[in-house]
Amino acid sequence: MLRFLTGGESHGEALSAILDGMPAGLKIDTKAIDEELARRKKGYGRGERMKIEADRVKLISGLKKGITLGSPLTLIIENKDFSIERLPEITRPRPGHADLAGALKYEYKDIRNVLERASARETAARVAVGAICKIFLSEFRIEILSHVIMIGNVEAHTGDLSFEQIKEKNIKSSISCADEAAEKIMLEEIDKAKDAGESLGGSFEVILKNVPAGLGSYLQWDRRLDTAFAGAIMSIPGIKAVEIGNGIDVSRRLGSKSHDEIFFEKERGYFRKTNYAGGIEGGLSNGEDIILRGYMKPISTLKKPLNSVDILTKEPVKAQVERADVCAVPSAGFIAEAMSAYVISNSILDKFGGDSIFEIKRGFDSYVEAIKK
Ligand code: EPS
Repeated sequence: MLRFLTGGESHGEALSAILDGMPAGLKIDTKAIDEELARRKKGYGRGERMKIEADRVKLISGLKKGITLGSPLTLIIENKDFSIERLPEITRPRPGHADLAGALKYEYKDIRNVLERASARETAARVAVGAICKIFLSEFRIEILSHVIMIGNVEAHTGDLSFEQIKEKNIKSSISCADEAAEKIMLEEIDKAKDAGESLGGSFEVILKNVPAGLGSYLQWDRRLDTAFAGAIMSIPGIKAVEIGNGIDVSRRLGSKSHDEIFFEKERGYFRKTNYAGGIEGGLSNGEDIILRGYMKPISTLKKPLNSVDILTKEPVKAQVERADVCAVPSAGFIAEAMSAYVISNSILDKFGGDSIFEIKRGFDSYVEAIKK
């Protein structure tokens, strides 16, 4: 099984991650990891820090001649803004951030001790881990993409677009939105929020393509695939809700309008004409695209700050203003891709085991052939 932990503070020397359990024999191109890191920095509405950081990964263990050894992979991303020892103390907690509860929990007089680790900067390490998982998944033809479906209350309409069309349109979009008309309004809303000292949330969708039926399990609550996806997406800073398929919508409909009827063709095997379930039934992948949505609250650092209380004087004050993003929904989508890549990689290892990529592929390929019949 895969496991990973990250280390690092937002303005510390570096971010790091150890990814354990990646099988031997996988070719890792660090350029592909750097490309994913560059995508995470992207997005209209991101803050000044994104221009400072280069976000290049260094792999210092687990590889020889670019091929995995099956031993733990250690990843390092250096911070250019390595200023943690010089930064001023903070005593005015921001509503919505970990500031107050973190200071109480660890008995800190300086909130910087909290925000240095609670910062979403940590997600760069996760994206690097996810990029390695994506390389693993490419061996099984599994692809993942995310796209923005809402910024503030502006919704994108992409229901009739294919995976490939969304992918193509996303490349041209500065906020990973595949609906050009909606994107235009979203960009205006981000500008308006910025001018008003405000921030904006929204939602993104993650699509996983070519996932075979039968990953995950209904045998135990913690083996269900939806359990793992919901937790993984919810763990991204700022996410307050996760939806699988049309989960929210179907809860309002009749049963006959909520489930995906089953069909079979010799060439295709089993298939559905709808995908309300988002590719997961009974905690198992069902062979359709897996569709996940994450809902993100607006960034909690506001240029026009909310009311707070100074933790030293207990006097009413305005909350701390830090350098921050106005909107980070596209980045949250990329981070969710990484977390989803990790979840589905783990479910493949759970089902097929194996110590080398060759062994896992043999099991995977013969299973995929068998379930078509
Ligand atoms: C981030 C780096 C941070 C923030 C942002 C995300 O850098 P700095 O604090 O130096 O500007 O821009 O952090 C948050 C959204 C947050 O809530 O802390 C990054 O690399 O993604």
